[in-house]
Amino acid sequence: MADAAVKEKQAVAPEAEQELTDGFHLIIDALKLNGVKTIYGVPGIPITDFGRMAQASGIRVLSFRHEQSAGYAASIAGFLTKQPGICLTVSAPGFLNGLTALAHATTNCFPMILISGSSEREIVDLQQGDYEEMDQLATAKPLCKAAYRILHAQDIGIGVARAIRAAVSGRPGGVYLDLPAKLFGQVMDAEQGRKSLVKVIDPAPAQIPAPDAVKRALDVLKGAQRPLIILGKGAAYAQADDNIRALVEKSGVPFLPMSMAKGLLPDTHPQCAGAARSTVLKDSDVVMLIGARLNWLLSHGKGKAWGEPHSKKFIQIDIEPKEMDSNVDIAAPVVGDIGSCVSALLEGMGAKWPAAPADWVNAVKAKREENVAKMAPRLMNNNVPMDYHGALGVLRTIVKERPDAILVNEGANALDLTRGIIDVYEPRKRLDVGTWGIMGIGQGYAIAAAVETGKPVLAIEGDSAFGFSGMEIETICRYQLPVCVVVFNNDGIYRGTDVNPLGTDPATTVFVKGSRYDKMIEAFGGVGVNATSPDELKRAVNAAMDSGKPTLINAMIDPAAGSESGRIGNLNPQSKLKKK
Ligand code: ADP
Ligand code: TZD
Ligand code: MG
Repeated sequence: MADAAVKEKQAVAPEAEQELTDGFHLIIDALKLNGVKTIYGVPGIPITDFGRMAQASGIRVLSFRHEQSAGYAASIAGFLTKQPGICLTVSAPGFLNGLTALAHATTNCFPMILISGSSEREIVDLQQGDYEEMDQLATAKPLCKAAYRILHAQDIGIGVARAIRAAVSGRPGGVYLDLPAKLFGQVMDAEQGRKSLVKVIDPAPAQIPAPDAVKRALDVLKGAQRPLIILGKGAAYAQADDNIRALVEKSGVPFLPMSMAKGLLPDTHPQCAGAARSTVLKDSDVVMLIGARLNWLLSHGKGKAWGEPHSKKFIQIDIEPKEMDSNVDIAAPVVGDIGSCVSALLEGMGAKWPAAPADWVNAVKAKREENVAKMAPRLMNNNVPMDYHGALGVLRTIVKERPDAILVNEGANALDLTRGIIDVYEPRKRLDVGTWGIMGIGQGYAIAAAVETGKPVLAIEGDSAFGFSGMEIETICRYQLPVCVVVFNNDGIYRGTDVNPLGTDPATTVFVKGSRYDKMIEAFGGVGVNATSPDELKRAVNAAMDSGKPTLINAMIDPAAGSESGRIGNLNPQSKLKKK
């Protein structure tokens, strides 16, 4: 009897001692192997335990109140770090909530991976009504750069590797990774599992521009009488800061930063043409675009803003060949990654590159100085109620004194005026609504900016913009992040003065008058301040930036101060018929 038992034990021993792993662990191991340090998400079936285990493994797992904010956080983490930002959501509704951010990441060329749990394929595909049933892969596909599903534990290594490579290589973008519930619990041999993991080598390979393309670009630039360089957020993303600065300075050409490229060179740099934007767009003859698309934000490169008739020559540096000739003809396309392109251009310029034409450079400088001088007195007003200029005048000084702080910005007037007034001094310090002009990025961006960089964050948001992700102030308080949110409270969207002619419901663009957003953060232990004058605002923001305590300042702005749609009122459709 005893002998038989011993024999049986020996027979099963090798199997009993076999070390096993499962889907949960393999996904975590695959992410860690590839340097993932932070996950932004919302827990629930089927990813609750996954989140716990990821946290226990040392990955920082930040739980949000809504997936959209978690997704925006992941997207901007991608922009700031050049590594895909990871967002983790539950199936169907959580997935859809995260999907807006994934589409946003793709549109803005930010690397991001939306990892979503999903329901049972067998039931989903037969549409038998599973818990949170949805064909998520098919839904995600048209809205992102790539979409993958992993069905077997042994494919986790390859699946994660594909997602990472797709997100960061070439033009960066959003990737969807579908993980059905069953995958997490699948068990396999641990050693085999370890071997199946993939560490992605060189995930975003350099793309070297063709020498001919570089020469052509330099020839066009050399022939210019009134050259202009436009820096876009692709240039900020590329982290080729020193070479970009060297190129701009060596050429002596005036430069115009797009909003998230502000600070690549300081806005106060002598060559900065930010305050002479309309002049340089209209009067330049050769324009070098570095990581900026000729989309609506640049009036598609043609028309009145560009000084019709169209006679400009464009040089365009971009990693995406299809971007060339998208709106107007590009005289000198330079396809490659910005780091490689800019260093090739610098090398091609050699030691004897001619200075940019002095009459043009001086004309731009004069225009810029004129505009800056015009603006100056408005920024010094101490009016109560505050207008945007009075409030931004003090915030501008605060940012000047704290150039390493990150500025997050959303709204309409609250966006456009902040962008124009607040100078930025260092690369990737201004994060905003981006290519879609999207509201709701505020708290998600602020959280990720603080987490990824460890720097203090100042978020300037319109009262409407703030509302889209306002609940995330609890997240800011929970993680004790050094974020100061300033809500520009003008009682509504654009202006707080609209009246419904019927006198029934409030007008469509107005909110509760005199709302006290500062009270909201107090509910979570944060600091709330109501500021009615520029002086009060200045004191409150300085205190917040000094203390690093989560703070929300309700900055009361004159409801009549703003204009319809901020700077882009012209995009509102008009009819020849009279408005009723
Ligand atoms: P902005 O809104 O600031 O004008 P866009 O988002 O329109 O900027 O343009 C960014 C461009 O930068 C995109 O066309 C994208 O393909 C490009 N890009 C992003 N990263 C790189 C990179 N590393 N190298 C080259 N081009 C890049
Ligand atoms: N929804 C989303 C997701 N994005 C949008 N851009 C809009 C709606 C439309 N919209 C704008 O373009 S700006 C804006 C909305 C609702 C809010 C403007 O009001 P605000 O700013 O209070 O944030 P100001 O200072 O009052 O102009
Ligand atoms: Mg408002």
